[in-house]
Amino acid sequence: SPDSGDSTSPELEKAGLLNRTKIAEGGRKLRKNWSPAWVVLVGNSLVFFKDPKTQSPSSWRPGKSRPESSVDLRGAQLQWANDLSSKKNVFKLRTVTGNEFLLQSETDSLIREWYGTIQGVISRRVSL
Ligand code: I3P
Repeated sequence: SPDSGDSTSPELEKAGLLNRTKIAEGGRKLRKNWSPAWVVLVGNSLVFFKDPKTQSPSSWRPGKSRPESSVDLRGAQLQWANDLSSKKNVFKLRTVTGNEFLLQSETDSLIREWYGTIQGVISRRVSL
């Protein structure tokens, strides 16, 4: 891509629509509130955008659209978590600060791709 090699902006690795809920903040349990979110994996961050109608992966640019929140993947843990939901295809992401998120898709192949890509980033960062 034309942007590869531009050290001023980290490479966008993956972006798409997933269902998301935060289930813990700083180790403290939260009530589930599932909602669709655009999820963008860039550098070592997973960035969430709120409104799937007004946000899209191609609209993601620094300063152009405002993320709802961002997760630092360094030291994070990923695990399948179908026991934590009545939904299928659920995995849990836990950050070093004790924030926990469930991510879900109805599409098996899509959720497997996300799991693999995020796990790859976590492993890569840990080894640095
Ligand atoms: C929750 C809501 C969630 C559900 C959760 C319920 O009820 O139905 O979708 O999680 O189940 O408690 P409410 O809207 O009243 O808060 P899943 O869809 O992931 O099953 P849980 O309490 O068993 O986690």
